[in-house]
Amino acid sequence: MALQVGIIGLPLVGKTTVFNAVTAAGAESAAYSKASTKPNIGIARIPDQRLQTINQFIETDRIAPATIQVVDVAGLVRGASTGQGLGNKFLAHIRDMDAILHVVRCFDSDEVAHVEETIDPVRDIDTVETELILADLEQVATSLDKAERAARSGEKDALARAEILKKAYAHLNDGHPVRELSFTPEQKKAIKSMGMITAKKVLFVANVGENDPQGQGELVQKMRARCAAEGAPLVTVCGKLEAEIVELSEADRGEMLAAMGLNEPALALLAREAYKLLGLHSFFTAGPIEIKAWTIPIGANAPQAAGAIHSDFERGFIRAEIYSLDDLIQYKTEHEIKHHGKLRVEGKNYTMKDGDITHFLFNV
Ligand SMILES: Nc1nc2c(ncn2[C@@H]2O[C@H](COP(=O)(O)OP(=O)(O)OP(=O)(O)O)[C@@H](O)[C@H]2O)c(=O)[nH]1
Ligand SMILES: [Mg+2]
Repeated sequence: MALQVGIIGLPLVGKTTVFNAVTAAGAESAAYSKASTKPNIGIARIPDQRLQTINQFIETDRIAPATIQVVDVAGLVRGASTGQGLGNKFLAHIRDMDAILHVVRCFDSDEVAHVEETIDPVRDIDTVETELILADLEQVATSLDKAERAARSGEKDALARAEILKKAYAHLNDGHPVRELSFTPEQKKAIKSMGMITAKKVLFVANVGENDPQGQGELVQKMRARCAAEGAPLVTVCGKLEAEIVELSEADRGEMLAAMGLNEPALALLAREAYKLLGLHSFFTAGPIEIKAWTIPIGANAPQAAGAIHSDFERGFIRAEIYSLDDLIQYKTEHEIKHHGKLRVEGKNYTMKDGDITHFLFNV
């Protein structure tokens, strides 16, 4: 289950800078040709302080945080939906993504050109959204046509498909993204395979200047209001500083962050927000070889969680032994947790909670 988040935005807004920092890919993979339509793929680790807390009580050789895949796609320009710039190839890449990071330029710099001459994040969001809406509109029109024809010739699922597409079409035609609409769980499943870009969840990234790392400036405030109006999350990142921070040693990093008035790299928050956006949370396994965060969809049951480790674990699932981080902090060892009756034994129907520390018993 490699979940992919695609980075989009206008040219030169800092997409690759954010990508490099979030994937800590470093300088060598930053050499990315703008003419290339092949996206850059990297792994972002989801920082989770709970892993270090577990490690205070359980010694281990290795700590493994959860990860997601991040894809850096080339910049989108006005007219992309009609084939301008990298046009359709660009759009094809984002149709495959599970969610979108929309990077928006809020930093001012004489050294970096802006396609529109001035810095205006709200205008830029609207430019990109318009292209995506137009692209979806065209695709949905074609799919709707097909679905209606298939429905007339009696294909069973076609009517349900046409119903979704009709609703999406009307909304797109009014200039709105499909993600604003509500659908039944059944319809949501169908939508996943329809590849509508504006149906995907979006995390907005305000790429702010070095002089305003916390994004207090007027432009960022306007962007915040724009995103809040549609209930979309926004993270403030200074791409340039973050790219420098990932290069530093642990000690220097703390100093630099403190100087900027930040507790942690903004990218830590960005990664966590992306994880949340995808509807994911983590459970842990903890032992002498490894303390590891495993990714599961919110709502997954114990056998499904076991399946995240190995499909055999899901098939042969017997039960799970689970304790919480709070119990570990209070009782300090698994032995004491058990002694105090806090080691829970959970069966097939147990819904996993975020942060459960788990042993699975299975038989293959
Ligand atoms: N001053 C300043 N410059 C930045 C910041 N973020 C990115 N830049 C600079 O802006 C330029 C473009 O950044 P990229 O990350 O390559 O932008 P991009 O969106 O990937 O560009 P394309 O892939 O060409 O569309 C580079 O010279 C960066 O160093 C920032 O926060 N502040
Ligand atoms: Mg780039």
